[in-house]
Order: sequence, then C-alpha cells, then structure tokens
Amino acid sequence: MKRFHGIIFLVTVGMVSCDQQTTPQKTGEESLQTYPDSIYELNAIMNKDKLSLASKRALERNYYQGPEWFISFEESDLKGDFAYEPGVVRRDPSDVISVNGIYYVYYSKASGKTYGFGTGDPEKKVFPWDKTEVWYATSQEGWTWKEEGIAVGRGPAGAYDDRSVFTPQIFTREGKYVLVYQTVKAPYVNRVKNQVGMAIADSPNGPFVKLDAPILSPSDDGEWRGEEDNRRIVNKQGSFDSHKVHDPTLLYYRNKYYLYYKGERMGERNTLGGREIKWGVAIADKLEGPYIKSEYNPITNSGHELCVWPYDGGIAALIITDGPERNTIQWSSDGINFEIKSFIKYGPPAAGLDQSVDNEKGPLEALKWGLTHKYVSYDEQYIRRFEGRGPAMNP
Ligand code: AAL
Repeated sequence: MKRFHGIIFLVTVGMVSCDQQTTPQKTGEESLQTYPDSIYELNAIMNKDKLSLASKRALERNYYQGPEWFISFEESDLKGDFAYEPGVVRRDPSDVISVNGIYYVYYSKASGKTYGFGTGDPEKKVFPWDKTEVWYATSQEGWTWKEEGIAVGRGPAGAYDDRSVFTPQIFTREGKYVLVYQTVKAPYVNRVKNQVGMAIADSPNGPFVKLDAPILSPSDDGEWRGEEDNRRIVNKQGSFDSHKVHDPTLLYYRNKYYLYYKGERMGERNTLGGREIKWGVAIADKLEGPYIKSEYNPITNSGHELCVWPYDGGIAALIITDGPERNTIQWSSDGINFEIKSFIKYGPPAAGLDQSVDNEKGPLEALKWGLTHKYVSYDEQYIRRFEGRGPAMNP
C-alpha cells in the first residue's frame, strides 16, 4: 500500500506542476527534493527525507498559502416580513439586486404542514418546498423587509410547473429581470424528475412572463429498477444529474449565458463525503437558450445550494454541506475548472449575494453580506441575513 501511495504522489507532483495558478516555484518534477527550502519551512517540515502523507499533501496542495480566501460568517434575524412567522416557509432566497436604491429579493414561500411521502394522499405536501411559489420582497437597507407579492406562480394543471415553483435566482441584463427556478409537475413522488423554468420581466416588480418550456432537464441516462417509488434503487445510475437539476444560477460570462446548477443522481449513494451531490453548468448563446450541458460536467465533486460570483476574470464558488470538498471556497479562471482556495468552518445555506457589491475589491467582497435561511422545523423556515468576517474583507 505504501508503494502505491508513492507512485500516485510522483504522478500528482508532475500534474500539479503544470498549474501555474497555485504551484509554487519547483525546480523539477520528478522528486520531492525539488521544493525550495522556503516551502518546507512554511509548511513546518523540518526533515525533507521523512515526509508523512499529511506533509506530502501539504506540499502538493500548497497548504501554506495565506488567508486571502478564508472567511467566517455571522447570521442575524431580520425585521419586518422576514421575521420568523409561525406556520410559514420562506426559504432559498435569490441574490439581492439593487434597483433605484431599493433592494429586491425573490424566494420560495409556502404554508401548511409537510407530511412526507407515502401518505396515500397525493395532495399532501411532501417537502417544505412542495406547493411553493416564488414571492418577492423589498428593503431600503437590507434589514427590514416588506413582502410585495407573488413573482411566479404555479402553472395550470398538466403544465410542467403545476405542482411547485421554487428556489429562484435573479439575473439582470440589458433592462431585463430574469428569474430561473426549479419546477415540479404533479404528482410529487420520490422518483419525480424536476426541471428548471425561466420567466422574464421589464421591471423587478414583474410581471414575469414564463417561457413556454423548461430550459433545463435531468440527463436521461439512468434507469430505475422496478416500480417501487424508491429513488435509491436503480439498474443504472447515469450522469450526476440524472434525477434532479436544482438551484439554477445564471451568470453572463465570456459573452455567453452560464447556467450553473446542482445535480442529484438516480440511485444516489452515500460516499466518504456524505451525499453524492455535484454541480454542473449549461451554456447558451441566447438568454432563452438552448442551454447545452458542458462536456466537463460535473464541474465540482461537492456542494449543495449554488453560490457563485464573478471575480478576477473567473468564477468563484462557495461549496458547502455535501461531498468531500464541502466547506471550501473555490475559484476557476474559466468558469469550469475549479480549484480549492480555502477551507472554511461553515457557510450559510442557500446563500443569496448582493449583486450590487463591487466584487473586484477582493476575492471575498461578494460575501460581505447576503441572505440565507434557517429551519425552525420541517414546517417552518425563515430568511435571515449573513455577514462575512474574514481577513480579506474591507472593514
Ligand atoms: C434546497 C435546494 C433545492 C432543493 C431543496 C429546495 O437546499 O438544494 O431547493 O430542491 O433544498
């Protein structure tokens, strides 16, 4: 087993040395002895000839780097309509946009008890995000919020979004206000495959006009086994997004529309990182699509709700909750190839960022503040505020 590790290690050193972004100056590729003395010193490695696996990883992955991407978070309750309200679900806030000095946010809202699957009554709510609609709220200063009404409702019976519309993200460009969100068609069973919808308005207050068809669907390359409504039982798992396409987030990047999303897989397994959750991206030339899934998908091996922002010509990502690389902040120079920039203790779930912040002030400026949600119970969730506290933040 030791020898096996040694071989892997030499190969990895060779690969890492191609990456100019993170690799310290190495003078050769074939041996560990080629790191400059300063790198051993920074890693507190006093004996280059006796390297533990942990020390080898520290050298390979540049663990001595500074805290520019390291951050912690504080969360607080909000006022007005975002204060906790018994019996109501408000969750999965979008990013915040600022229009004429007023903040806007979009989110999933529902009320009523969540029963789970298998009640025998297809009308009963199965998840907190079942039978939700997209609502929106405004605020002058980001602390006291006023609920304004519905932005996107459920479709008529038989439509692809007749059961639930939820987990919205807002995108603005060229005077258009665009919501992308998850949709579910009834009946909401364990094996249901959701889709992503889009609705467009000329004002942040709407009216938001839905496209006729969803813009993204799960990959169609898995195969359930048997008829039981059990999402874990498959003949074939298929792609990382063969079951669900969640948390859509749209960015305009390199003259194209990049639709980032979370995938869930048919027959989902648990791995050493917990749930088998990964992200992908689908790219379009035009806002309405078609959105073509990247051949490089999946582009993360971890994560849960999407949280991405442009920085320094690339795209940064807050990756939390699931997978071996959860609780990391990552960055890619091309929107596809993400590398770990920091390991954090915790990140706010379903984070929505303030899109009016000047991201270029620093790597984590986009995380200065935003909205998140908190579970009180399966029947009650409410929206809160988070603030980033890190060495890279401006005071
Ligand atoms: C969230 C998101 C999606 C899921 C559910 C509601 O954390 O990942 O939105 O469908 O949970």
